[in-house]
Amino acid sequence: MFQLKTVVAATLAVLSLSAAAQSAVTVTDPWVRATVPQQKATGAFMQITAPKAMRLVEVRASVAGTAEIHEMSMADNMMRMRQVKEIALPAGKAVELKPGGYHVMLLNLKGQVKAGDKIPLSLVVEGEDKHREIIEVTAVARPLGGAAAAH
Ligand SMILES: [Cu+2]
Repeated sequence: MFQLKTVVAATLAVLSLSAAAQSAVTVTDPWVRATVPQQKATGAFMQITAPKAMRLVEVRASVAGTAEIHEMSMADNMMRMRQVKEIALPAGKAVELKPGGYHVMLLNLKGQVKAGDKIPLSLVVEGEDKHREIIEVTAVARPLGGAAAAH
């Protein structure tokens, strides 16, 4: 009986290890659009791949007073932006946050974001089991580009 318990404990340890490995969310190419002086808002973009069905529920950014999750879409021939509560991250499928689509909106910026600046972001993701994880990423600021810059 004692031996059986040991085996069970060892098996559980292996299971929880593999569960931890599976929960690694990958974030590739995170970047923030650089700003001009006095500009109070900008966008952050990246690709997020979750190993299992999850949701991006919150973003925190020390450079901004507030960070919101936004979606941009075409309605009546106008680009419109709205805040969304979350972004679904389907298992194993990269979800792209990009200009013109989903993005993280950084509001009430505490200073100018200059090209090359490294901007730390914390992404809060939640699994179907309601378990939350925080993923720390460093986004690099890219120069303003053309008319889309003002968002
Ligand atoms: Cu926005």
